[in-house]
Amino acid sequence: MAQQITLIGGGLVGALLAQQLAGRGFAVDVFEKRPDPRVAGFSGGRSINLALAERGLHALRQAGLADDVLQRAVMMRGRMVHTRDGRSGLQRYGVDDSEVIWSVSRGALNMLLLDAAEAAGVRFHFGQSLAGADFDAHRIRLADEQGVERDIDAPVVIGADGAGSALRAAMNAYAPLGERVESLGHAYKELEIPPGGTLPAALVGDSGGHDQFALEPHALHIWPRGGYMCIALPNTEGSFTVTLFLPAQGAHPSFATLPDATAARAFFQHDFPDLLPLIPDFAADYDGHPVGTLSTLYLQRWHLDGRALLVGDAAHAIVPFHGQGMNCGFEDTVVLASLLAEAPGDTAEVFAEFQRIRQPNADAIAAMALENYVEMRDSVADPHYLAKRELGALLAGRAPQHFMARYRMVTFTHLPYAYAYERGRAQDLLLEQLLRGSTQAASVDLDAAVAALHATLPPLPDPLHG
Ligand code: FAD
Ligand code: E1W
Repeated sequence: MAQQITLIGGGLVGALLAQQLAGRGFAVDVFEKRPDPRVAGFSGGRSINLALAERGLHALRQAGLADDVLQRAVMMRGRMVHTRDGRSGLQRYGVDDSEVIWSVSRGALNMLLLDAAEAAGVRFHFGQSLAGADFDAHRIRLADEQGVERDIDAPVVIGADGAGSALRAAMNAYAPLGERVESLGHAYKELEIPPGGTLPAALVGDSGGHDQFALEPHALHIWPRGGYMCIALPNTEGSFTVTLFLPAQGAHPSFATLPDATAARAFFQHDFPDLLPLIPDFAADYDGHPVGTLSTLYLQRWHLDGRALLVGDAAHAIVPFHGQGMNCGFEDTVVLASLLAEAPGDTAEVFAEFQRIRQPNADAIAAMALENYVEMRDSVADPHYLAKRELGALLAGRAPQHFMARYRMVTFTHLPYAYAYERGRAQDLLLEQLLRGSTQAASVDLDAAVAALHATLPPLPDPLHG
């Protein structure tokens, strides 16, 4: 008889993991708190999107779903940086369209994954939320949407129930997981740019005189402003989802000093004057959408011997500034499904091995995501940083076997995150030594720099097979 696995959460990671486990012969039941989005419509019809990069795409390829997903995705060739003086420029992510990232709708992706998992034999139970667990009895407690509770047998439970995981709470109550949640102190709010090339004159106002166009669709847009920023990702229908990132509390500007749309409009008028006219429902969006908090979750243990395991955000929620949370969770599913397929009867050993492999990588992307916020917000300024980036690009051109920007390792390779983090640190150190505080990349002797690079750093592993 097929081994039974109970999954909590049918979000992005839960649905993909379920599909992969069912494909490997496990009997999989998924309990999902929310109603079936394919019936009920996804989260109030708001379009929220995410950046899919090589790691997530690789997992989808192995699940046989990459083509279907890419058909519903918008290619983003680079970041378009919008400075305070109203200028913008595209910084390509790669040399050609083989190094691009993809904007996907969270709702559409979730529904596609649910269909795929169901087709693979997974049984979904919607409107069923985990309310507790009795690990000694191998049973879990579920609550339906009316709050009616029932207990079921669940010898092996996997929690893919997100950053606020109920399974994690139950495991932690049974035997502490060494949980630490570090709040970033910054929060976010989503706003919407509707489709439409040219805006009605009424929205442009009569002062400017020239036409304003909606944004370049094949880019990730960033409005860096030092301590805060906005970003926008394209949707297939020609709309964009804008996310404002700001301190949660404290001196202006923060969500505390911008409690409503009236205050926020004045702030946007001052700090994002080119963006504001693109958001016609600014007041309704700002007042109607919640403020989301941002934290990093660290656990000492991801599993309770062979009885329960956490994956995705439930195990390692991170801040979103590298666009890797889902990508990392998708990588989790590939590792876990293959370990489980190799030793289906030994979940204690598999779960321990899964944590051994994935936790150093989760820690590394958590750190890099935090660092990327500072880099994004300030990405206009600092001449020393720009010189380092320029010298890095020169070295990557001259010695591609020995130098690769950390962003590229994270976004466009399968090299372990922990490797990218370490290698990035070593490369950065070398750049610092070569520049010695100079802001002039051109002043560095490139032949000597390449020689130093070869002498200090081993060649990179094959980026797509490492
Ligand atoms: P979730 O997507 O949170 O899914 C958890 C599921 O469990 C949900 O369906 C939920 O309803 C269900 N659930 C919760 N509690 C229970 C319960 N008690 N019982 C049953 N079911 C339950 N990542 C990227 O890779 N690229 C990006 O560009 C990106 N941008 C982001 C932008 C923002 C603002 C944020 C906040 C995150 C972003 N992320 C991004 C991260 C990404 O959203 C997460 O990493 C990803 O959603 C994690 O998937 P998950 O399945 O682990 O959790
Ligand atoms: C990506 C929410 C989010 C998602 C992202 C990224 C960023 C900034 C944010 C990082 C990036 C794709 N990034 N983009 N350009 N430089 N760094 O690559 O997903 Cl805020």
